[in-house]
Amino acid sequence: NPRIAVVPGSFDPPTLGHLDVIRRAASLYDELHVLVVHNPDKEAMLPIAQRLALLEQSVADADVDGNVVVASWSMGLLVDYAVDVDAGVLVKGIRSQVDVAYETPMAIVNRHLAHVETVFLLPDPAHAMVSSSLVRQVAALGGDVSAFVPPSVARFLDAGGAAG
Ligand code: COD
Repeated sequence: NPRIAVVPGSFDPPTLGHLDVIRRAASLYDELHVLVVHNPDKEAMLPIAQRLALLEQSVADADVDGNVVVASWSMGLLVDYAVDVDAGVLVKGIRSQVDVAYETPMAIVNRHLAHVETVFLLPDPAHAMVSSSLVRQVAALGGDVSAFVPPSVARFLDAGGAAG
């Protein structure tokens, strides 16, 4: 049986930290679904369709698209998607104790709901401090985000994409 995993996230916008986790997760599984999910705890900058387009472009540019599928999900539980595509694993990136505290209860609930395990990957130190919320702040104040995001995302934000 192929080993299938899902990397879920808000990806608002996709960052080099996300790409790093996607690249390493893609090397661990036969098939990887990168899934844009609405996070009700966060106020969004970009519509889901825009995040999906930027993610598709970033994954293609990073040459990790061989076994990677990009999709979005707004039809209910994250684990419903995982079960739909036969994925037994969710992969999350862990930058700090804050991420551990946020992810642990969700991982336990998801295992309870659907017997789906959560695997945590530690970040590349080069990108460990990067977050979408930091990128949103810098972009909103007119700063240069090119060190934190894939080139296609930098071009989009530079062109004022988030505002329009
Ligand atoms: N280095 C490594 N990993 C990183 C980095 C970095 N620099 N930046 C982000 N990451 C990781 C994050 O830790 C996360 O694992 C992933 O990349 C995505 O990050 P974000 O910020 O885009 O996404 P989040 O944290 O807003 O996504 C949250 C989800 C929507 C995935 C989450 O809320 C979720 O799993 N929801 C499930 C909904 C559900 O079914 N609930 C009921 C049962 S729990």
